[in-house]
Amino acid sequence: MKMHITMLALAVLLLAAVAYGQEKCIHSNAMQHTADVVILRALNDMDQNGDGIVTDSEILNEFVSKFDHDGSLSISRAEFVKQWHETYHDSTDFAAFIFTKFDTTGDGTLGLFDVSGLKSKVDTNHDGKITDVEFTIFLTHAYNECEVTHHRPE
Ligand SMILES: [Ca+2]
Ligand SMILES: [Ca+2]
Ligand SMILES: [Ca+2]
Repeated sequence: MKMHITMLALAVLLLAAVAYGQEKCIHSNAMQHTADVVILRALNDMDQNGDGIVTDSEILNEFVSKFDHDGSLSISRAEFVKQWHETYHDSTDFAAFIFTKFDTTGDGTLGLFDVSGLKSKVDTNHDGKITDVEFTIFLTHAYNECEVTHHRPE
């Protein structure tokens, strides 16, 4: 009996390590928006002409028009985090996690050079196009990597 409990505890610990071991992050949203709501809004913002395809220029346009406040054509982590938080109300910690998903060159800024890397990550059927579905799956995976916390309004 005692043996069983020990093994169960060990299994739980192992599962927790697999689930949260690598890039631990916590998703919380100031407006209590669920991931689905935020992802749909982000997708609508990204697919600007609403044709179901997210093109390179739509990605770049979204980055530059929404996030690049100082007009340098590159977006710093701080610019991105602040704007993502203001637009979608996700916590700043979570916005920073999303930034690392978009910053495919890993240089701490978002810009033209991140688009091709981002595209190859999101275009899962490798047909050269990012569909709304592919983009939704990409973001859903990112949100699913994070633990969800619900801050209840006081
Ligand atoms: Ca489009
Ligand atoms: Ca980059
Ligand atoms: Ca595709």
